Amino acid sequence: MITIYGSPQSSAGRCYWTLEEAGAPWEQAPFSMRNKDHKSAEFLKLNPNGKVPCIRDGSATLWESTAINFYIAEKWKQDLLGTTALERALVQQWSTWSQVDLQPPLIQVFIQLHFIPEERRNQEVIDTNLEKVKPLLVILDQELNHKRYLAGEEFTLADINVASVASVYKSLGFSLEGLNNLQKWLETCQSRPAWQKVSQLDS
Ligand SMILES: N[C@@H](CCC(=O)N[C@@H](CS)C(=O)NCC(=O)O)C(=O)O
Repeated sequence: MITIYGSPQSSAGRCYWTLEEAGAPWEQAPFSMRNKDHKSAEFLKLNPNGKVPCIRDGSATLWESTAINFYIAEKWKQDLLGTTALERALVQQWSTWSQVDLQPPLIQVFIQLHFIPEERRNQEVIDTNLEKVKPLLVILDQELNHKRYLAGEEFTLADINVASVASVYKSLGFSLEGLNNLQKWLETCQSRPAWQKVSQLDS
């Protein structure tokens, strides 16, 4: 049984999604970031970074959402890792890209629009980071022009790790107009029962 720390609406969301895709048994730890549980001495023993997600599996503890996803897939549904050497490398490639390239500028926009009161918002930060995100979305769109999923013909962790970030752009109300391949792929990912279930979970 996996115990997961963090709300499905946070970076932990992609781990809930993978747990559901993999059919792994899981429970959500009682945990409130509003109450600063992520900075408690007890939690810092599990993840010294003071961030979610974090999981426990028996005596093992793991943090960093994409590493957690690799662990879940390895243990419960290896097909999510890709089935050939190239697919497995593509899963790594897109997962790394989602965290290193796509997520940082998008999070800056998310923070401005979600956490900063309108009167203190920095439009320059929003605009600068949106300009960084847009060409990355074009890269995704072009990639999906010639394949159904990011690692090939089958759904893998590459799709989970990238879609969980790309969906933030859409959820902020920005349009994917003109990026038809990306739009179709995101809709396909979001229509999966596992995504649907996680999107209905309480925080
Ligand atoms: N690279 C980490 C990022 C985790 C992360 O930044 N989590 C946020 C919530 S979405 C957090 O816990 N923030 C609390 C803090 O930074 O103090 C991962 O993907 O697991």
